[in-house]
Amino acid sequence: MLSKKIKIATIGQGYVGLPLSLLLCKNNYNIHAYDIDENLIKKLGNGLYGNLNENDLDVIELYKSTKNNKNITFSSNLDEADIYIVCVPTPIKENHKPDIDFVFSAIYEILNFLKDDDLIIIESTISINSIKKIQKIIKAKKKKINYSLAYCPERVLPGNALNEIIRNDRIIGGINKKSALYAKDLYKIFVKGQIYLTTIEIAEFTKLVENSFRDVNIAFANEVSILCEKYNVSYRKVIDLANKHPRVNILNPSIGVGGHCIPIDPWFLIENYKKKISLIRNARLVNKDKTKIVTKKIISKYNSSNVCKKNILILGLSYKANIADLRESPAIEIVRDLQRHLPANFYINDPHLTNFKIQNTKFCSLSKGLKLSKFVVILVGHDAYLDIHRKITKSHVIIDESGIFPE
Ligand code: SAJ
Repeated sequence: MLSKKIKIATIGQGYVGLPLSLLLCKNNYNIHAYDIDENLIKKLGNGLYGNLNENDLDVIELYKSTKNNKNITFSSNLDEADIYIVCVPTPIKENHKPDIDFVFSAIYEILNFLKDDDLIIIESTISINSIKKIQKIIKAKKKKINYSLAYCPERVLPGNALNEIIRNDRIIGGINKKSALYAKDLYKIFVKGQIYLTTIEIAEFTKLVENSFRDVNIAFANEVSILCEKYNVSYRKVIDLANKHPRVNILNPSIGVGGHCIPIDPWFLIENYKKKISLIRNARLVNKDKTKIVTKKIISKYNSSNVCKKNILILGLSYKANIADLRESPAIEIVRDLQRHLPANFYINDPHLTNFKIQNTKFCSLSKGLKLSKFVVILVGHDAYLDIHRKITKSHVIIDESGIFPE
C-alpha cells in the first residue's frame, strides 16, 4: 500500500487528469492538481468543474464532494512532489506528425523538482520511442538522479470516464521492474480491473494499436454502408444480420470519426512507415472521406427535394452520441461545408450543447426547429432523438445519417 504521506502532482486537468486527481484525493492522498491554463485553474478553485463533459455526472459529483477537501490544491504552478502523473494532450501537426511537445514541456517542468526515488508516470498518448526520448532529456539534466518512469496509457471513454478509470484493465510499462511495480502500487489505489506489467515499448504500441483497431473497424463499417447505398440496400439490415454470425461483430457506420483520439492515434502508430503500411492508413482515409460523402449526399438530396428548403434543421453536432464534446466533430465539418453550398438558413439542435456558436447558424429547440424547417438532417444519434419519428409530420423530409430513425 502506497504511503499516504506521498505527495502526488497531476499535470493537466482535462478529461483524464481531473478525474484521476479527484479519485486520488478521495482516497486520502495529497494531490497537487496542476494545469497551465490559468482560467481552468481559477474555475476549479472556485467550485466550477471546468471542461468536464456534462454527461460525466459522476465526475462532477466527485468534484463537488472533493472541492473543499484540504488534500487537493488546484494550481497553475507545478510544485515539488514524489509522484508526477502527466495527462496533457498530444495532438498531430498539419502533416500528420505527432506533436508531443506538451509532454516534453511537462518533463522540463518536473526536472526543476525531480529528486531521488521520485516516480514519473506518463498517461498521455505518445508515439513509439517517446519514453526513450524522455529518458534522454532527464539524463541530460539530472544524470545522477535515481528516478522511476512508467508509461500507463489512459483508456478513458469520454462520457463514461469515472467508471472506465476504475473498472478498465490497465497496462503499465516501466523502464525497469522497480518503476513498473511503483506505478502498479499507485493504480492499485483505485483500479478494480487487472493491472498488467510490461515493457515501455509494448505499452507504447498497445495504446496506439487499441485506437487504430477501432478506427480500422469503423472504416470497415463505413465502407459497407457506402457499398450498400450504391446498391440501394439497407446497410443497417445487412450489418444487423451479419452480426448474428458468432464471429462477426461489425461496428456502426457514421458520418466520420471524431474525438481527440481515434482520428489521431493511427497516425502516431504509422508515423515512420506511412508508405509501407496501407490498411491502417487507408482506414483513416476512408473515415475522413466518409464525412465528405455524407455532405455530398445531403446536398444532392436537398437539390432533388420538393419541400420548402428555406430552412435546414441539423440535429446533433457533437463528435458522438450523448456527449457534449465537439473535438474533431465531423458534424461541424459537414455543417460548414453545407453552408458553403446551400442557400438556406441553418438551424441547429443539440441537447448537449450550450453556449456554442457556428457563424450564420441559429441554435434552437427541437420543437421550434421542426416547426421552422421541413428539411431535417440527423447527424448524431443522441438518445433525445429516439422518438423523433413521432414528432415529425408528413411534410418533413428526414435525412438520417445517424441510424436512429426507424427504417
Ligand atoms: N464511431 C463510429 N462507429 C462506431 C463507434 C464509434 O463511427 O461503431 C465513431 C464515434 O461516433 C466517434 C468516434 O468513432 O466519432 C470515436 O468514438 P469512440 O466512442 O469509438 O471513442 P472515443 O474517441 O470517445 O474514445 C476512444 C476509446 N478507445 C477505444 O474504444 C479503443 C477510449 O477507450 C480511449 O481511452 C480514448 O479513445 C482515448 O482517449 O484514447
